[in-house]
Amino acid sequence: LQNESSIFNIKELGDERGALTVIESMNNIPFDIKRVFYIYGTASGIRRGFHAHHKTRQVLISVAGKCKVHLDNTKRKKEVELDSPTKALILEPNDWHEMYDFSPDCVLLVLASELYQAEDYIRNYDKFLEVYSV
Ligand code: T46
Repeated sequence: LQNESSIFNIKELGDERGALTVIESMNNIPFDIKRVFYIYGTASGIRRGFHAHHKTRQVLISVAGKCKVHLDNTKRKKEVELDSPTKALILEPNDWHEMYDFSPDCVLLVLASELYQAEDYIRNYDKFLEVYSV
């Protein structure tokens, strides 16, 4: 049984100096973080992603600016907006995802459960349906 991608909030530790938000493997992130990358400087009108994964679980946080994510797990489609550094999306491998409507200042932080492996990607939508629509 696959887990369901979902939004969760990360606690903000703020004081008069400003805000601080903490990410900890296996504590508020449900896996060991093996890789971190961030997407920024995205040109206007760009849509990226267009894939699902076999194994990699990820958490997406827009630490600055905002963007939207289209999710499709073959049984339901939904759109989520990432518009706060305390709002996180757990992106399960079985969700075909597309990221779009990036604000010019958007920095999308991605935490991944696996090292980069091109073979973990399913970049063909028909193949994705074959793998996940059971
Ligand atoms: C995802 C979404 C949210 C690497 O060499 N190593 C890496 O760890 C990553 C993430 C990418 N790359 C290379 C592969 C491509 O030649 O960087 C290039 C751009 O990656 P990609 O076209 O896959 O980028 P997105 O924005 O479509 O997808 C990325 C992640 O790849 C993916 O895991 O779920 O962000």
